[in-house]
Amino acid sequence: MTVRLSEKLEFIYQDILKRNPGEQEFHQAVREVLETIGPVLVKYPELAEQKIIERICEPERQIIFRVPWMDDKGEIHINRAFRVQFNSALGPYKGGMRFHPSVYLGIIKFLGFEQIFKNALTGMPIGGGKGGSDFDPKGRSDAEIMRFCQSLMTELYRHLGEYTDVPAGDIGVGGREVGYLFGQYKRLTNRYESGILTGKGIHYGGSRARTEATGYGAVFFAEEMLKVRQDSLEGKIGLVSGSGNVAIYAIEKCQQLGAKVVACSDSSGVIYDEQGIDLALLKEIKEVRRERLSAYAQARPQARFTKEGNIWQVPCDFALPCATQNELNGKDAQTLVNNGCKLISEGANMPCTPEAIRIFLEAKVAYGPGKAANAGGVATSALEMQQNASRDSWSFNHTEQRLHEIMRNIHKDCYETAAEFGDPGNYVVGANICGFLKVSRAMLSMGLI
Ligand code: NDP
Ligand code: 2IT
Repeated sequence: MTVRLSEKLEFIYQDILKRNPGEQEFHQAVREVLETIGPVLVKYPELAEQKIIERICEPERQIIFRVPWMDDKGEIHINRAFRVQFNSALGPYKGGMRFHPSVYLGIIKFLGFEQIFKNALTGMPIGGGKGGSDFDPKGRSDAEIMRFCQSLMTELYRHLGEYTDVPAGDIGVGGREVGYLFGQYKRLTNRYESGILTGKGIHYGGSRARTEATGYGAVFFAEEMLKVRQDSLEGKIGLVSGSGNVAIYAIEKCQQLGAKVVACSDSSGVIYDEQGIDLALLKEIKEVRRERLSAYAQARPQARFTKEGNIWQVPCDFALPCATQNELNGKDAQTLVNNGCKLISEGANMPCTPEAIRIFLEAKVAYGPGKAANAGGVATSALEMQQNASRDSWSFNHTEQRLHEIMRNIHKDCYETAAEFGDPGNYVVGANICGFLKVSRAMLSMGLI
């Protein structure tokens, strides 16, 4: 069941479907925003007159290019890479690069579209963009990853710049890949421009707490949602899907705040550990050895690994989806609600299907949508840009405090905007309207751009 759009918004949506055929994830992300901004157009008719929605839904620039590279056996491979420079009303394009075999233009456009509003919500001067490739890093050696990154940057470098476009990591792109990308940019341009990439190592211009930021931020957002309900994470049982960068540091912050995370996952299956996830072991397996999650159960016999299991069937008080888009559907949402789950904070981008979101909102579950809840990563990227611009390097505590303050502000803005537009407690409405207004106002001020 979908929410009906006003005639004007339905017309815009139909046009977007026609102009962007086959891009299902992009359609989904656009529709979710259109379903919530009707009241804004009533209050500010100039936004419709100036065709702000139509403009926001069309990327400013889209780059698609070939990435040829050679594997360790001497065989040649051809991948396709993308950079979608979506909106620069608030600052240079900013957003991660994703390496995953499922990547195509529709996924990069959905991510880039979400990024516009997310970045606006951070209050930092960053526009929205996203990139990636259908390259599959699984099972590849360091040397293969390096050659792929060097080949990709050999085209991408001409489109980047501290004041133009600043990529970072996402699925399949972490510190190792950012290092190879940065090294190749420096070599091609003969310039040490720290501000062209974020997520760099702290020994060459990266920010402390950037690695932790997305996961920590999603938990800070959860904490704020619970505070409104006079509750906290202390003593609660949680699920965190995924076991990559976002998931690992979401688990870490949950543990620091006194919650017990009993399950996590990867694309091969689910780990259930009744005594709570052993984080040191998980980091060793995923960050150092780069192995599959089944290795966790081999090292810790009391834990159970279920091949291709469904993590959402584990009873819990709260759940943090931190893997990928559409990983939690309506049936999963109903199971979570029936099992007493009271809070969802999205570490991943668009992990819940529209049906799942509807079920959470109807059941009055505290539901924090990704563009608000996972904004801590890109916000800390903006803090990295700030440190680079001033040739400074902040302490971990200072950076984490800034992150915490930004997440509190995002929560407050979303909460207050939802109430102002007549839907108190609905963070989907709050995040979409608040982000949309910030971008729209900047665009209106700049004339027809
Ligand atoms: P990682 O590559 O570090 O980890 C991704 C995790 O999700 C892995 O456990 C992976 O399992 C699992 N996963 C990925 N794709 C699928 C799939 N199609 N099906 C099942 N499982 C899958 O990525 P991140 O932790 O950085 O990103 C996770 C999510 O968070 C993404 O949605 C990303 O867009 C979002 N995000 C990331 C930010 C960041 O700063 N990194 C910032 C904001 C949002 P496997 O290894 O088996 O593939
Ligand atoms: O989805 C996201 O916000 C990210 N992958 C982080 C982007 C960034 O520029 O730090």
